Amino acid sequence: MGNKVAVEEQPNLKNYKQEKSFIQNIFTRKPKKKFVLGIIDPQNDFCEGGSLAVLDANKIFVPINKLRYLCVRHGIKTFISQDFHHLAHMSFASTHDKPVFSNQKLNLVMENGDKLTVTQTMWPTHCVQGTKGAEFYSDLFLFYNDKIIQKGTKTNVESYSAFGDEFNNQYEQTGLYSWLNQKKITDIILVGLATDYCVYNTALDAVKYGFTVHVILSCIRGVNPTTTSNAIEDMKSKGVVFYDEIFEFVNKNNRIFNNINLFL
Ligand code: VGL
Ligand code: ZN
Repeated sequence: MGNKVAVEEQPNLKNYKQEKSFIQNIFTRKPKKKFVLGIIDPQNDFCEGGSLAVLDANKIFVPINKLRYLCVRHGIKTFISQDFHHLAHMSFASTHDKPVFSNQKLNLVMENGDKLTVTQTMWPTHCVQGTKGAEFYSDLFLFYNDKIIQKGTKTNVESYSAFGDEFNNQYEQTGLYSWLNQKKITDIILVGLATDYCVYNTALDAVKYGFTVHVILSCIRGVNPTTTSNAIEDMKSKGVVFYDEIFEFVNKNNRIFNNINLFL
Protein backbone atom coordinates (compact mmCIF):
# COMPACT_ATOMS: atom_id res chain seq x y z
CA MET A 1 0.00 0.00 0.00
CA GLY A 2 2.74 2.40 1.01
CA ASN A 3 4.55 1.59 -2.20
CA LYS A 4 1.58 2.41 -4.37
CA VAL A 5 1.16 5.83 -2.82
CA ALA A 6 4.83 6.56 -3.35
CA VAL A 7 4.63 5.71 -7.05
CA GLU A 8 1.51 7.76 -7.60
CA GLU A 9 3.09 10.71 -5.87
CA GLN A 10 6.06 10.76 -8.19
CA PRO A 11 5.91 13.93 -10.23
CA ASN A 12 5.05 13.31 -13.85
CA LEU A 13 8.00 15.30 -14.97
CA LYS A 14 10.42 12.74 -13.58
CA ASN A 15 8.79 9.91 -15.52
CA TYR A 16 8.79 12.01 -18.65
CA LYS A 17 12.49 12.76 -18.26
CA GLN A 18 13.33 9.13 -17.70
CA GLU A 19 11.33 8.09 -20.70
CA LYS A 20 12.87 10.77 -22.85
CA SER A 21 16.40 9.77 -21.96
CA PHE A 22 15.55 6.11 -22.54
CA ILE A 23 14.23 6.83 -26.03
CA GLN A 24 17.08 9.21 -26.78
CA ASN A 25 19.46 6.45 -25.80
CA ILE A 26 17.94 4.06 -28.31
CA PHE A 27 18.25 6.59 -31.11
CA THR A 28 21.84 7.55 -30.39
CA ARG A 29 23.15 4.08 -29.60
CA LYS A 30 26.11 3.01 -31.70
CA PRO A 31 25.44 0.49 -34.46
CA LYS A 32 25.55 -3.07 -33.23
CA LYS A 33 28.87 -4.80 -33.07
CA LYS A 34 29.33 -7.83 -35.23
CA PHE A 35 32.17 -10.18 -34.41
CA VAL A 36 34.15 -12.66 -36.43
CA LEU A 37 36.84 -15.07 -35.25
CA GLY A 38 40.11 -15.06 -37.20
CA ILE A 39 42.54 -17.95 -36.78
CA ILE A 40 45.90 -17.14 -38.31
CA ASP A 41 48.03 -19.88 -39.91
CA PRO A 42 47.22 -22.84 -37.60
CA GLN A 43 49.39 -25.10 -39.78
CA ASN A 44 51.66 -28.10 -39.25
CA ASP A 45 54.85 -26.29 -40.23
CA PHE A 46 54.36 -23.77 -37.40
CA CYS A 47 53.70 -26.52 -34.82
CA GLU A 48 55.95 -29.03 -33.09
CA GLY A 49 57.88 -31.04 -35.66
CA GLY A 50 57.23 -28.48 -38.42
CA SER A 51 59.94 -26.73 -40.44
CA LEU A 52 59.26 -23.35 -38.79
CA ALA A 53 57.98 -24.61 -35.45
CA VAL A 54 56.91 -21.92 -32.98
CA LEU A 55 57.62 -22.73 -29.32
CA ASP A 56 54.53 -24.10 -27.54
CA ALA A 57 52.35 -23.48 -30.59
CA ASN A 58 50.46 -26.68 -29.83
CA LYS A 59 49.17 -25.18 -26.55
CA ILE A 60 46.93 -22.67 -28.29
CA PHE A 61 44.58 -25.28 -29.73
CA VAL A 62 42.71 -26.20 -26.54
CA PRO A 63 41.64 -22.60 -25.82
CA ILE A 64 41.05 -21.91 -29.53
CA ASN A 65 38.73 -24.91 -29.81
CA LYS A 66 36.75 -23.72 -26.76
CA LEU A 67 36.46 -20.28 -28.28
CA ARG A 68 35.41 -21.84 -31.56
CA TYR A 69 32.68 -23.82 -29.85
CA LEU A 70 31.33 -20.64 -28.22
CA CYS A 71 31.46 -18.79 -31.52
CA VAL A 72 29.66 -21.53 -33.45
CA ARG A 73 26.93 -21.64 -30.78
CA HIS A 74 26.45 -17.89 -30.98
CA GLY A 75 26.51 -17.46 -34.73
CA ILE A 76 29.98 -15.94 -34.93
CA LYS A 77 31.69 -16.97 -38.17
CA THR A 78 35.34 -17.95 -38.49
CA PHE A 79 37.97 -17.27 -41.09
CA ILE A 80 41.17 -19.28 -41.09
CA SER A 81 44.25 -18.03 -42.91
CA GLN A 82 46.63 -20.46 -44.56
CA ASP A 83 50.20 -19.57 -45.48
CA PHE A 84 50.41 -21.18 -48.91
CA HIS A 85 53.72 -20.77 -50.70
CA HIS A 86 55.19 -21.87 -53.96
CA LEU A 87 58.33 -24.02 -53.57
CA ALA A 88 60.43 -21.14 -54.96
CA HIS A 89 58.89 -18.43 -52.73
CA MET A 90 61.01 -15.28 -52.31
CA SER A 91 60.99 -15.64 -48.48
CA PHE A 92 62.74 -19.01 -48.52
CA ALA A 93 66.48 -19.14 -47.77
CA SER A 94 66.73 -22.02 -50.22
CA THR A 95 65.44 -19.83 -53.07
CA HIS A 96 68.45 -17.50 -52.74
CA ASP A 97 70.95 -19.94 -51.22
CA LYS A 98 71.29 -17.69 -48.14
CA PRO A 99 71.52 -18.58 -44.42
CA VAL A 100 68.23 -19.28 -42.69
CA PHE A 101 66.93 -16.39 -40.51
CA SER A 102 69.34 -13.88 -42.08
CA ASN A 103 67.96 -10.66 -43.55
CA GLN A 104 68.63 -10.07 -47.22
CA LYS A 105 68.02 -7.21 -49.61
CA LEU A 106 65.98 -8.50 -52.54
CA ASN A 107 65.12 -6.84 -55.82
CA LEU A 108 61.60 -7.81 -56.75
CA VAL A 109 59.96 -7.54 -60.13
CA MET A 110 56.20 -7.52 -59.74
CA GLU A 111 53.58 -8.84 -62.16
CA ASN A 112 52.83 -5.32 -63.43
CA GLY A 113 56.51 -4.61 -64.02
CA ASP A 114 57.09 -2.58 -60.82
CA LYS A 115 60.62 -2.96 -59.45
CA LEU A 116 60.95 -2.91 -55.66
CA THR A 117 63.78 -3.41 -53.17
CA VAL A 118 62.93 -5.03 -49.83
CA THR A 119 64.70 -6.41 -46.79
CA GLN A 120 63.36 -9.91 -46.29
CA THR A 121 63.91 -12.50 -43.55
CA MET A 122 65.11 -15.77 -45.06
CA TRP A 123 62.76 -18.42 -43.71
CA PRO A 124 63.19 -22.16 -43.74
CA THR A 125 61.06 -23.67 -46.49
CA HIS A 126 57.55 -23.82 -44.99
CA CYS A 127 53.87 -24.20 -45.88
CA VAL A 128 54.53 -25.29 -49.45
CA GLN A 129 51.32 -25.84 -51.42
CA GLY A 130 50.37 -29.50 -51.53
CA THR A 131 52.61 -30.59 -48.63
CA LYS A 132 51.66 -31.85 -45.16
CA GLY A 133 53.34 -28.79 -43.63
CA ALA A 134 50.81 -26.48 -45.26
CA GLU A 135 47.84 -28.41 -43.88
CA PHE A 136 45.95 -27.34 -40.76
CA TYR A 137 47.15 -28.83 -37.50
CA SER A 138 44.96 -31.81 -36.75
CA ASP A 139 43.92 -30.64 -33.24
CA LEU A 140 42.00 -27.74 -34.75
CA PHE A 141 38.28 -28.34 -35.22
CA LEU A 142 37.16 -27.41 -38.71
CA PHE A 143 33.58 -26.60 -39.72
CA TYR A 144 31.99 -26.82 -43.12
CA ASN A 145 31.41 -23.07 -43.33
CA ASP A 146 34.84 -21.85 -42.20
CA LYS A 147 36.17 -19.26 -44.62
CA ILE A 148 39.67 -20.26 -45.71
CA ILE A 149 41.94 -17.40 -46.77
CA GLN A 150 45.11 -18.43 -48.58
CA LYS A 151 48.03 -16.01 -48.64
CA GLY A 152 51.63 -15.86 -49.79
CA THR A 153 50.51 -17.66 -52.92
CA LYS A 154 52.50 -15.43 -55.27
CA THR A 155 56.17 -16.35 -55.72
CA ASN A 156 57.53 -12.82 -55.68
CA VAL A 157 55.89 -11.13 -52.70
CA GLU A 158 55.57 -11.73 -48.93
CA SER A 159 52.14 -11.62 -47.32
CA TYR A 160 52.33 -11.89 -43.56
CA SER A 161 48.90 -10.28 -43.24
CA ALA A 162 45.76 -12.27 -44.00
CA PHE A 163 44.56 -9.20 -45.94
CA GLY A 164 47.46 -9.28 -48.40
CA ASP A 165 51.02 -8.30 -49.19
CA GLU A 166 53.57 -6.06 -47.53
CA PHE A 167 52.87 -3.19 -49.94
CA ASN A 168 49.40 -2.17 -48.78
CA ASN A 169 47.97 -5.26 -50.46
CA GLN A 170 48.73 -3.93 -53.94
CA TYR A 171 50.08 -7.18 -55.36
CA GLU A 172 48.14 -9.86 -53.49
CA GLN A 173 44.62 -9.30 -52.20
CA THR A 174 43.25 -12.32 -50.41
CA GLY A 175 39.61 -11.24 -50.48
CA LEU A 176 39.43 -11.05 -46.68
CA TYR A 177 38.52 -7.37 -46.63
CA SER A 178 35.57 -7.73 -48.98
CA TRP A 179 34.36 -10.83 -47.12
CA LEU A 180 34.37 -8.92 -43.80
CA ASN A 181 32.88 -5.84 -45.36
CA GLN A 182 30.08 -7.79 -47.01
CA LYS A 183 29.21 -9.36 -43.66
CA LYS A 184 29.26 -5.92 -41.97
CA ILE A 185 31.80 -7.12 -39.42
CA THR A 186 32.96 -4.52 -36.88
CA ASP A 187 35.13 -6.61 -34.52
CA ILE A 188 37.72 -9.33 -35.10
CA ILE A 189 38.81 -11.79 -32.43
CA LEU A 190 42.33 -12.63 -33.58
CA VAL A 191 44.24 -15.77 -32.55
CA GLY A 192 46.86 -18.09 -34.03
CA LEU A 193 50.45 -18.04 -35.26
CA ALA A 194 52.80 -16.31 -35.20
CA THR A 195 52.31 -13.33 -32.87
CA ASP A 196 55.29 -11.38 -34.23
CA TYR A 197 54.60 -11.90 -37.95
CA CYS A 198 51.25 -12.95 -39.28
CA VAL A 199 49.06 -12.15 -36.25
CA TYR A 200 50.83 -8.80 -35.91
CA ASN A 201 50.52 -7.78 -39.56
CA THR A 202 46.92 -8.94 -39.79
CA ALA A 203 46.04 -6.93 -36.67
CA LEU A 204 47.68 -3.77 -38.03
CA ASP A 205 45.89 -4.08 -41.37
CA ALA A 206 42.58 -4.72 -39.58
CA VAL A 207 43.02 -1.58 -37.45
CA LYS A 208 43.93 0.39 -40.58
CA TYR A 209 40.71 -0.81 -42.22
CA GLY A 210 38.70 0.35 -39.20
CA PHE A 211 37.98 -2.92 -37.40
CA THR A 212 38.26 -3.28 -33.64
CA VAL A 213 40.74 -6.07 -32.95
CA HIS A 214 40.65 -8.31 -29.86
CA VAL A 215 43.67 -10.55 -29.22
CA ILE A 216 43.67 -13.32 -26.60
CA LEU A 217 47.17 -14.02 -25.31
CA SER A 218 46.57 -17.68 -24.41
CA CYS A 219 45.65 -18.28 -28.07
CA ILE A 220 48.78 -16.85 -29.74
CA ARG A 221 52.52 -17.72 -29.77
CA GLY A 222 55.49 -15.95 -31.36
CA VAL A 223 58.63 -16.96 -33.25
CA ASN A 224 61.02 -14.87 -31.15
CA PRO A 225 60.56 -13.39 -27.63
CA THR A 226 61.92 -9.91 -28.45
CA THR A 227 59.99 -9.38 -31.66
CA THR A 228 56.92 -10.86 -29.95
CA SER A 229 56.94 -8.39 -27.05
CA ASN A 230 57.67 -5.51 -29.45
CA ALA A 231 54.76 -6.59 -31.63
CA ILE A 232 52.41 -6.76 -28.63
CA GLU A 233 53.46 -3.28 -27.45
CA ASP A 234 52.98 -1.87 -30.94
CA MET A 235 49.54 -3.49 -31.31
CA LYS A 236 48.52 -2.07 -27.91
CA SER A 237 49.67 1.40 -28.93
CA LYS A 238 47.48 1.13 -32.04
CA GLY A 239 44.36 0.27 -30.06
CA VAL A 240 44.29 -3.54 -30.24
CA VAL A 241 42.49 -4.84 -27.15
CA PHE A 242 44.30 -7.62 -25.26
CA TYR A 243 42.97 -10.32 -22.95
CA ASP A 244 44.98 -12.92 -21.03
CA GLU A 245 42.57 -15.76 -21.70
CA ILE A 246 39.18 -16.66 -23.14
CA PHE A 247 37.45 -16.33 -19.80
CA GLU A 248 38.43 -12.66 -19.61
CA PHE A 249 37.39 -12.05 -23.22
CA VAL A 250 33.97 -13.62 -22.71
CA ASN A 251 33.35 -11.77 -19.45
CA LYS A 252 34.24 -8.42 -20.93
CA ASN A 253 32.19 -9.02 -24.10
CA ASN A 254 29.40 -10.95 -22.49
CA ARG A 255 26.67 -9.38 -24.59
CA ILE A 256 27.84 -11.09 -27.77
CA PHE A 257 27.45 -14.43 -26.05
CA ASN A 258 23.87 -13.62 -24.94
CA ASN A 259 25.07 -13.15 -21.36
CA ILE A 260 25.99 -16.78 -20.98
CA ASN A 261 27.30 -18.19 -17.76
CA LEU A 262 30.78 -19.37 -18.42
CA PHE A 263 32.46 -22.26 -16.79
CA LEU A 264 35.56 -22.80 -18.85
C1 VGL B 1 54.71 -16.66 -40.76
C2 VGL B 1 56.95 -16.38 -41.13
C3 VGL B 1 56.80 -16.72 -42.45
C4 VGL B 1 53.57 -16.62 -39.81
C5 VGL B 1 54.54 -17.00 -42.08
O1 VGL B 1 52.56 -17.32 -40.04
O2 VGL B 1 53.65 -15.86 -38.81
N1 VGL B 1 55.92 -16.34 -40.31
N2 VGL B 1 55.60 -17.04 -42.91
ZN1 ZN C 1 55.37 -17.83 -44.89
